[in-house]
Amino acid sequence: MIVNRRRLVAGLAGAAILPLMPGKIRAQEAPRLVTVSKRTLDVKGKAATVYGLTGPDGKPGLDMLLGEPFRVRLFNNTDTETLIHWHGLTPPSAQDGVPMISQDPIGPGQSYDYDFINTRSGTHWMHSHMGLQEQQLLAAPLIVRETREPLFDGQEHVVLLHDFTFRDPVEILSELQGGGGAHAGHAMDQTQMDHSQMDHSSTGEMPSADASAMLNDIVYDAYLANDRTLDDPEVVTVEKGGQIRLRIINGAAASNMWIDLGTLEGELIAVDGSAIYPVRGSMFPLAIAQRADLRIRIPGGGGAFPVLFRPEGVDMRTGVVLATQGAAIPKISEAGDTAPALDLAQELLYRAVARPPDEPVTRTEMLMLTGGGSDYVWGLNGKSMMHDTIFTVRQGERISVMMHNMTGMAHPMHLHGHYFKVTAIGNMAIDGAIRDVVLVPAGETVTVTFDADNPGTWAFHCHHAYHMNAGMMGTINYSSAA
Ligand SMILES: [Cu+2]
Repeated sequence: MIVNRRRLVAGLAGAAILPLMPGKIRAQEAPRLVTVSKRTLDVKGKAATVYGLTGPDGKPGLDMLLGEPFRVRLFNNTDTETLIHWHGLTPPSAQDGVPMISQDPIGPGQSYDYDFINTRSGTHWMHSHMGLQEQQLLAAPLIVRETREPLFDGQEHVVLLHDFTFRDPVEILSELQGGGGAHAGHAMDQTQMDHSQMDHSSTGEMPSADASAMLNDIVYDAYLANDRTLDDPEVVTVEKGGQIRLRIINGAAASNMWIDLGTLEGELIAVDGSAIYPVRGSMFPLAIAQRADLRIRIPGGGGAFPVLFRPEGVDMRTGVVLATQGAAIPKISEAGDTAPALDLAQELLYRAVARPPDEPVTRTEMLMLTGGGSDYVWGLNGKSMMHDTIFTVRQGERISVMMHNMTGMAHPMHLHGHYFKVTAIGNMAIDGAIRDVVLVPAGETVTVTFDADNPGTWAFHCHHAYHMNAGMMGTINYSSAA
């Protein structure tokens, strides 16, 4: 059957959901091997031992089709326990990859088989949910496409962002907790000066008071886009007058970022894998763990166009370069202007394309984001045990969660196993994006609404790795779950 491509785009513009595939097709699929390993990465001329997470083709992550069974054999080829969460997918609870909540960690040399039907398309990712392994780059893209070919006439490219430190993240967390949250960045600056010649750390200055709410209390050695810095950025060859869809994943452990298109203009067409009505611009916020699908038209005259990723509150950046054939690649400095804090000005503009069934909210839950004192202990409703039940739902309910950030820092909040719709920012009700991570800035209130349609026990947490590991995590339980 020949389907007009543009009509197909219109038909699939929402977060595409397919009916379950027949069992016959599932049986034919061999499991895909996803391997956790250790590797050496060169960062600014210095070797770092980090994790790798590769698919059957040896490339990072997985590239799948909507409706394909998610039959994956996860193999731990390291000497430490690990567990990988499929961020953006809505698997059965027992296959969600969160230790203590969904399943046991996978030991060294062991593997675990996953098997569920993948019903959500989009730009997703996979990452360790064990301790602070994510800070050591244990993350990779997980792309679920509607069709084998791009849905519009143009190329696609995936960019995974990281914040990078040569230090042991466990040490960083204990320093944050021992040294007092507000001073830890400064303390680390000193340590870094002692142990390396990283020039960015030479000022040793703390952010000004009005910047205290930004997520920059950890001093990083570099920021990476597909594992590379601006010393040697990835160059993506594009067509003059052509289009490219960038699927950008903020895989940073603790850094909110801005996407800065410079002289280019782009259209944001999906957030966290779900389509929104296009929003034009050249600067887009991307909180920790969020994803952005950007459609960019390359000028007919061609050239080289840096796409920069700028962590808030920091004067360092990373990026990739879109360049037409033969264009001279400019030298781009890693240092730049200090990026402002992310806010929700653009979130207010997002409108989901998909329409959830028009049903009333059955219950509203209040969720206080708490903690962050000098002990650097964080919490939800004052609880910091990480696996405490926040509230219980029954299957079929539509729940609104009103998140009040009582702390002095922003928190990118993530609910597992479900998508939610952003339904209010402060007192303003909106018909917002459907996504799985939303930023709740310091002192602000954000309301999200989700349908309780996936029974089990689900993590609900701040995606800042240090906040999460210091207590800002809990669970949502189904009262009807077996
Ligand atoms: Cu947080």
